[in-house]
Amino acid sequence: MFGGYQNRMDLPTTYSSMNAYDSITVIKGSHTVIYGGGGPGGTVLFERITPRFYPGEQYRASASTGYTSNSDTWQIGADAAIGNSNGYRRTIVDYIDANNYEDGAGDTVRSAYTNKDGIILLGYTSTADTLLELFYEANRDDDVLFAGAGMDSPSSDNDTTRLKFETGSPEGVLDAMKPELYYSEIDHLMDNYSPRTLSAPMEMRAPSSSDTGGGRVIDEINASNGRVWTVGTDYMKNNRDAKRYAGPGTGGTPTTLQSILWPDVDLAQTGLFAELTRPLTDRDSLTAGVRYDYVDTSAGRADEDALVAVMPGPPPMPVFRSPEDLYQLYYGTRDDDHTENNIGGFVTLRHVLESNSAVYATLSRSVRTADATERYIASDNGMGSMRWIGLLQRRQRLYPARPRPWPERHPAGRQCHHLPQRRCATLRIRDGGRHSLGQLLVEPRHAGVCACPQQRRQSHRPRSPPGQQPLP
Ligand SMILES: [Cu+2]
Repeated sequence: MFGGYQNRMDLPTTYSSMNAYDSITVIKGSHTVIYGGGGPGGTVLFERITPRFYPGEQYRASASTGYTSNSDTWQIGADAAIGNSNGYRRTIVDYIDANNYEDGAGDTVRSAYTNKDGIILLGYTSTADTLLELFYEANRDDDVLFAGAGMDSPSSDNDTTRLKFETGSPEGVLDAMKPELYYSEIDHLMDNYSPRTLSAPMEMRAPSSSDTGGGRVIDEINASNGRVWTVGTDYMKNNRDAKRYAGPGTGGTPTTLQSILWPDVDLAQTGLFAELTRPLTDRDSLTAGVRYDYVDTSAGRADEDALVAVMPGPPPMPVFRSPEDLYQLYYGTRDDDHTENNIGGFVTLRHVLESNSAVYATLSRSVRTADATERYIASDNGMGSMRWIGLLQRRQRLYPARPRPWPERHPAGRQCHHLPQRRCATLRIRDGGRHSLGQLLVEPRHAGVCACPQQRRQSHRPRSPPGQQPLP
């Protein structure tokens, strides 16, 4: 699932309550290729695990409530399941009503929201090892206030459906297959006049959507000599669309299309992966994985004009502008269909020491593909310094571990298209309780700095496109 707003205030975790998960797992660093490409910092898994009903057991239920005085926040939730050894029906509901909180100086910080979350899980456990599970979640956020932002969110809705099947007996190749399908819809609305009193000269309203569908099949095979292979494939397609409307500050709903923020952006990713764990000696073992991703992106409405004139006046004015006009202005191209072939992987060697400790070393390479905002955002404005235009082309790689101002620009007013891939080695020492005792991280010295010779040359020739403020 991907959030529904280009400013990234609605992370995927926004669309579920804490009580909706039974388990949260953190995989530090690049130590698996099963859950997608990228993620050099690590992978966080949010999972719902419904234990099987044992014979004679009929229901389980729990309830929780809480109150936070500073923000006057009430939370109430319940989790109930009925079932038998053949299956279960589980329902989780949660309600949170939060108000603004007061900071240490006694000032009120805009942070209020209301959240309703409902989940239904239907499980069919035909044998002791198999599970067929249908999952549906509806999440509703209302009147979410943002400190420091120019808009708030009157509503933000998510609906997710998932179907998965698994067996717990990896005897044969087919027995151990775990297929999974999902579809998620997000509708997110931002405006500057309904949860707050209008203070800007114009009313602004920005509805956006983010729909993600996909699936994957994983197969875990126990081979001879203690080797375990995990192989699989996954597919994901995300579509995002966002518009911003403007209107006079005299009430009513703004209806003039001011910007096409995400112009019907499609991002499809097909992955193939394989991971191997094998013992080498009594004390040494090896884990390795490789992953290939084919990425295909396009922007279906990039040639559509917004309806607020950049230059008003009699013919040949007024001039209207599309996202492609903005890409042309800032990056010199109208080309917005891209494909990528990305390869990542890792090798980990683990050595068990005396005294219940182990040492391990990992060498990894991960590639994260750029998202809809980085590729296609087209937030137009009469003032050049207020614009936010993104267009990553062709085989760019992004190094996400080091934050930098966005959009990244060079003195020539061009975005860096060729950031280095992350190649790093980690060495960790852990005790038997899996606590990390130490870590050595080896990185290339210039990681995070533009490595493209062409861009470096261009950066010495300052050139601002018309309408854009001088760049730092
Ligand atoms: Cu938002």
